[in-house]
Amino acid sequence: MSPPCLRLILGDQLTPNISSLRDMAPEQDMILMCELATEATYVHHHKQKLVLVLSAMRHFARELRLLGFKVHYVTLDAQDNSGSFFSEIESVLARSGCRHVALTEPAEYRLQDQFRHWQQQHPQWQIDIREDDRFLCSHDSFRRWAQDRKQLRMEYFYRQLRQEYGILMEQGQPAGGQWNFDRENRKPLPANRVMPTQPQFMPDEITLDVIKLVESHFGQHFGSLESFNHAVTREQALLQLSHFLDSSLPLFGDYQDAMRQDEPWLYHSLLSTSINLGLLNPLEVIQAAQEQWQQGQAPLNAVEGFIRQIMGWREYVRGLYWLHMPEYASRNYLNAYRSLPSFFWSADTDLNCLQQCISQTRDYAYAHHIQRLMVIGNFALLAGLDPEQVSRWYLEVYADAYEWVELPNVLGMVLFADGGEMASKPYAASGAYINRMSNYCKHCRYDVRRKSGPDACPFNYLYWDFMARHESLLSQNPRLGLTYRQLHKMDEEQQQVLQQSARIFLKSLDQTD
Ligand code: FAD
Ligand code: DLZ
Ligand code: SF4
Repeated sequence: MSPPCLRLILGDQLTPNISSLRDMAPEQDMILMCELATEATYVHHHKQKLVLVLSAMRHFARELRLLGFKVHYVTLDAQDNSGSFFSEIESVLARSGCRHVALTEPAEYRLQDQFRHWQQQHPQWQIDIREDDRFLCSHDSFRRWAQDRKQLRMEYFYRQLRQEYGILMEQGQPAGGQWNFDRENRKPLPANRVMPTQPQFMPDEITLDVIKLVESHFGQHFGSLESFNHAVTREQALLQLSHFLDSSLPLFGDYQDAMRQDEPWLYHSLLSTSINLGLLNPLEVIQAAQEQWQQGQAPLNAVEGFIRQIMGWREYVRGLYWLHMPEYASRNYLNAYRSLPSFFWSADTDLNCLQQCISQTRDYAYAHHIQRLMVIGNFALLAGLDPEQVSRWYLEVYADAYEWVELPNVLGMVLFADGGEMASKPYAASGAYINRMSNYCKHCRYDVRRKSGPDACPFNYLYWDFMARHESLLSQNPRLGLTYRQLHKMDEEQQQVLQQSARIFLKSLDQTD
């Protein structure tokens, strides 16, 4: 029989068959879970994220106990909470005489680095840090794929994983004869379309206790708790999944890029929080979506579009993160240093699209991909906001945010701060894009058709100002050829007028803080 082992479970490792528990001997091993103020405050997470993580941890501990496991659970307000994973582990080891520790690698560089140091400092214990095989692509496989490639494009990585896992494949070929149905997707939402409603998860006693705890310890953090409705158990996560498959997946592809005033969810799945916490396994979600297509319940463009997000983007950003950390976090290719405007916290802005997306973020700790990328992110890019501050904001405000997934999305996809390693061109857009994909402009005090002047949509002149400002870095990009030809077709006066409007707007932005 192997010696007793202490098994640490972190807050986003809520999966009963996670690698750290796989050889668990229930009669002698113990599981340790700790609620730590340091994890809540290394950045000031949105209150809903704190409630979500702590409530899900408590529910998971209860589930493990019901499975017959011994769980030592340290609550945030326990008198003897020592405030660190390491002192909590050491105190259990000292009390029990146990000399073996197993954990699954932390998903963020910050914690993984601390655990590796701690492991080196304590050769007297056998500390086994295991790979997190809930991801579909291991670190080694990603490194092998990335080796010797000039460009690390998501598309080719995703095709390889589809083949490896046999997802949406028919006789070795992609189902439907193409890998990608993006051309059929990205439609604006018809005005009269009624959106699916979302399942409601009534807070139970555990969640109500955690809400009180979070209000009393972290009441000053961003966000409101009134509308808290995140899945905190696997049971609820499965309900969210089946609701999505039945009500939203068939139209997910068509409208995945659409936005509508006062409609936060549209046809999105709301599954990122559950997948990131470990309540759902990414492969089971992918297979469930594939099955809907196989049974004729959802069209291929929708199912492929959805699977691409999880099998493609999610795995790809994680691969890039681990390939480049820690230096990735300090990249700033476009030399952007403007401070985050205060309306990122208050939502007090007369740009209606930003007001909508930021207030929704405050109320639900949620915004869908296009709101994060093409409204808030696009503004941050065009206005030249500092990547470090922008990344920190995204990590603080979303319930699904962990650095491994947030950082490449923000630095690489949104801000082009990695110089194009992730995105082949900056996702910069004028107001026309937001107007095409939403009804925000109809409710805005700015005129999306005007290019300059006090009533013009700020995205319009900021877009051209951005292109002019970064001409030396971007004009050689083949995907921006048309944009720069358009810029050069403008006469000097037109360019001056646009840049003058941008200067006035950016100055007022700096002055409001
Ligand atoms: P759906 O639209 O239903 O998509 C299905 C699933 O695909 C998601 O649940 C998610 O697991 C996955 N997914 C989709 N896009 C991405 C992507 N670009 N990267 C990784 N996974 C993806 N996602 C996070 O999980 N955590 C983050 O911290 C995060 N930060 C982001 C920051 C920015 C600037 C941008 C542009 C995107 C970010 N994303 C992040 C990706 C995406 O916006 C969210 O996963 C998605 O909005 C979650 O909502 P949903 O579950 O309804 O997603
Ligand atoms: C996000 C988070 C929070 C807010 N609190 C805890 C906690 O108290 N205890 C814990 O084990 N994990 C927490 N987490 C999740 C960790 O921060 C997460 O494991 C790392 O960020 C790695 O992804
Ligand atoms: Fe946003 Fe411009 Fe449309 Fe107003 S007009 S909602 S600022 S894109």
